[in-house]
Amino acid sequence: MFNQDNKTICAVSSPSGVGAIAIIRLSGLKSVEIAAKLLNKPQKFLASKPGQMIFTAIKTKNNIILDEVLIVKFYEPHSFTGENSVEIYCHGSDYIQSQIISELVLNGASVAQPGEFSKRAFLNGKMDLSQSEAVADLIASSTKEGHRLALNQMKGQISNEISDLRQKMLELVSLMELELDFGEEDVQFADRTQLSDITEELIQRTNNLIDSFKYGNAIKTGIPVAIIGEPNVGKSTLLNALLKEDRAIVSNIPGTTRDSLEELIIIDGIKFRLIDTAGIRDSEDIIEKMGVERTYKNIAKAQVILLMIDANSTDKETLIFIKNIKDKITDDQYLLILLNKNDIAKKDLTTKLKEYAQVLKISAKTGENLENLSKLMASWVNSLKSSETNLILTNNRHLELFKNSNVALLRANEAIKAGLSGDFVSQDLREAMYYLGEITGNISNNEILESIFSKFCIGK
Ligand SMILES: Nc1nc2c(ncn2[C@@H]2O[C@H](COP(=O)(O)OP(=O)(O)O)[C@@H](O)[C@H]2O)c(=O)[nH]1
Ligand SMILES: [Mg+2]
Repeated sequence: MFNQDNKTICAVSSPSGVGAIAIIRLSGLKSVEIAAKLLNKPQKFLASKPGQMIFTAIKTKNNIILDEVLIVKFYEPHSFTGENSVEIYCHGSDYIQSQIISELVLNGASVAQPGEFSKRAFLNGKMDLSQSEAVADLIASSTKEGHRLALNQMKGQISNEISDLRQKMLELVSLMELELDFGEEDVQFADRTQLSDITEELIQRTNNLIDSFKYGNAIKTGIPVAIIGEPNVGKSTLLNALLKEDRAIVSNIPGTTRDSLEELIIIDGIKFRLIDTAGIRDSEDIIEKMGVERTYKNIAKAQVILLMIDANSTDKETLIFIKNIKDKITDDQYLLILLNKNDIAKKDLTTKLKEYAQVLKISAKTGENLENLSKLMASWVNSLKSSETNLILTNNRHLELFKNSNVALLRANEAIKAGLSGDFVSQDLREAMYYLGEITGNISNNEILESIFSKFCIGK
């Protein structure tokens, strides 16, 4: 088994703070031996079957009982890390947890580094790098869809695709290199059109994954939604209504919201980051001016822009305002015009406004049509999903590596089409394979591993 320095590590794997129960984990050759030293019934534990829970007391070196616990052991390779492991379920007091850790250290264990359990699992071949990263994502996931994507990645969905892509690349490389071996004789084993077709298929598949990141990243980090408009149109009221709580101050005094305010809501298993902004207008007030500048920054950052208009506002000014905002919005962003205060509307601006964006009549105050608003936001996010593939990238590191791989594939294809010699083609293909290998960790160096696992927390 791989083990950098033969150390047996220990850490509290449950969250910090007091809970009913805390879990302490050990991993390494001497896990069972060290844990047994803390028990008042070591024989029962030593004789237990792997995976079998034992109820016993834990004592200090001076024979003072610390706690009654459940304890279970696993032998390599049948554990999360692939090494001998022990888990101790003690009561959740901070004191008990720290005392047990101290006792384990006194008996020869070392305190684990952040992510060290996962790193060992990776190094021992229990899972590849992208799966280890998915474990971290799974733990961090807070929505149904975020959970689904992390789980698929952990189960190896992305890893399988990568392994298939690399296999196909390897076949191409082998063909090219075989030809080179017969270089003098000028043979061609592979039909160039066919090679190009296969390369193009690989390019398409990496493209699909690159495209899927738009959706994957939105799901993982939450979709920023900026609620913008002139002062007093009802932006803060809408934020409160969507949150179902009085989060932002609402008043009929224009300029009440001076700073931007961000809150999370979950619609249909998707996380949205609602941003209430300062109303846009020319103001002499320095603080309000700064607030408006921040609003513009939030417009740039947002993926969904809810542009709110008072249903009773004058047509001409409203149109100028909307045109001004539209200039600041890109095609990647979703602009929705909300005609608010429909409960007291004396006219209907819908026809005039709908040439600029989709229009929805609502009342933030009475809740009218807010259900439809939520539906529209969720379906826009779902529309980001690629129809080409079920595989979804959520990790920035993976995205960059797929992009690099894609560029190398494009170069390989150009070389094939230009009839260049096989060594150029195979060099590009090897590069494309190399980048994919970095995703799963088939190709890795210590620096990459350190930077990935050090972001995990201790005990993970
Ligand atoms: N009648 C009616 N009044 C609303 C509605 N939404 C907001 N208001 C009122 O409009 C005023 C300004 O609301 P506020 O949310 O502070 O606007 P903001 O400046 O855009 O954040 C308050 O008096 C709200 O009660 C609505 O849908 N209908
Ligand atoms: Mg406000």
